[in-house]
Amino acid sequence: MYMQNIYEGYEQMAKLFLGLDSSTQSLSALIIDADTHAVVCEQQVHFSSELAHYHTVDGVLPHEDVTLAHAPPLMWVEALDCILKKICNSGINCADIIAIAGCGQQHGSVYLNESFIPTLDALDAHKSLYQQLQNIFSRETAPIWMDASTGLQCQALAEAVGGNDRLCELTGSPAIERFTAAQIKKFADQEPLAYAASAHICLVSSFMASLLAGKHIAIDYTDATGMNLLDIRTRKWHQDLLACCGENLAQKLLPAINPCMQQGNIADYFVRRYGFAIDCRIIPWSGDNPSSLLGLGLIEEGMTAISLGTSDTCFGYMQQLPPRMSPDAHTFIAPLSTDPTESAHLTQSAYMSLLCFRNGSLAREAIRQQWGLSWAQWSAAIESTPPANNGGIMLPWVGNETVPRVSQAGVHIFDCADDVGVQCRALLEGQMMAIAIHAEQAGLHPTSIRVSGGASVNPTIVQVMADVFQCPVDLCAQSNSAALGAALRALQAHSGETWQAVLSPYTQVNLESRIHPRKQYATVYAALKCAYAAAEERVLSEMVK
Ligand code: XUL
Repeated sequence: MYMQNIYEGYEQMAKLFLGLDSSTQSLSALIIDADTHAVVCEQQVHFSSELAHYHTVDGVLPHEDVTLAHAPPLMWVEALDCILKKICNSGINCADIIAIAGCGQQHGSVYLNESFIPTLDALDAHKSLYQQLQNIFSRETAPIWMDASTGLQCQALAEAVGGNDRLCELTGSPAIERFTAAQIKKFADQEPLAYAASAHICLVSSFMASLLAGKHIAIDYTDATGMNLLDIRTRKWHQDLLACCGENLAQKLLPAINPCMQQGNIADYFVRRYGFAIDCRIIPWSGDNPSSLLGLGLIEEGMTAISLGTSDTCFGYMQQLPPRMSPDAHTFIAPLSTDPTESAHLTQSAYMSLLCFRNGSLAREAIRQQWGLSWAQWSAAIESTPPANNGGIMLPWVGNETVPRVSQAGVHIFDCADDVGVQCRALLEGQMMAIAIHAEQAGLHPTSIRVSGGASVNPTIVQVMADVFQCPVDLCAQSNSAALGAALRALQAHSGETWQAVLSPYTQVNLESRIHPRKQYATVYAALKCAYAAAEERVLSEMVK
């Protein structure tokens, strides 16, 4: 793979920008051409099939304790080797890549010993990265966002700042098991020697950026807000939270950085091995959800995305922090600064809110099966009943729910006949009501929605969404929005243009397939929303008793 003709005085033939997305199941790459606005290359390395020797199931190490979810960080290193090889083999000339940015699955943490930097300094371009980076880890596995084993640590973090409400107000989220502070604390408490030997602690995002830059790149503001550690207003690590997690944590983390602050040139290793230009710029990596915000073009108040998957996720852009941080949502700093200086970012702030509803497709699937329907019959049953279901309500907690937090699963039904159409509609409308109510409490007021995920192909679901939210819904063509967002961040950091100018050629929606809200249902749905919120409150307060 070693490149003989190293870049020197090479005239770039095309202006390319590379975005990488290190997600749970795969590493993806997407390259855009800034002259033609085309996506010129898309590559993927799927962890469990292509890197099967790490023995993961969809990127996660199986464990008998189902609350534990870890992944081998060396697998992500080898994935970087593989994807760069695939990019070269696809015919892309790496010397044409002007800048690289990326994003990673949020919250996951990587623990590195003091050999990390000397090893990066001494990389041999004749050998792959993973061969040379075997011994840099002070912890062989990295806890990832699916881990839920840190309940005790969450309590301690909340107590350290005077309670969960205060923690939420300070950091943008209440104490969450998968967030990095609780994960670091658990490691420091249970394996103090290995923690002490961790000279550097990275997130997935900052670890991958560090490999490309050949030095320790700090965590960017967007991903730092997924840790329960950063004061979201001052953008500094919170001292009491640092102290609660473990000794000398600030030194291990470095101060968080502005996501648009360029981090210098790509490491010499990649120039020699793959033929990158010596001045190819490295941009900090961000969290995958903040990156998707850009990849979907959500840069104005009211622009919202809903992904209908196993879980349903809703996120959107916010110009300002909400008056009160919602405990059901995660408020992250958005990667929307255009000025790399620290102080400018404080004034140019923008945020995003993310809500994750556990009862997504699994709940829709459960009711469909309960009535023994095909998807077409399920849709027809719903279409046979009137919007807002004559006031019938279903709280759709087929399994435990995260928004609102419900640990006793159960479907609660009010004023619904025992009729297939009424019940199926009640579940679907219940899900949309819950998203609308809790998104609003988190500070999101959707004026347009981009919908993605498996269930978005169902027109009945999307029409109910448009009617409940009373705003247009567009189907998302871009399945790789996180990697696209990263490529666009690389382009913006290089061009210095406004986000509007950078994003618009790449994130247009097809207006012909837009689903419009039916205005005649605005009033019934507004009334149903109030009734749903009251029912939810009533049932939750009953559970507390
Ligand atoms: C967000 C979260 C997930 C991961 C997946 O809080 O945990 O969306 O970022 O990659």
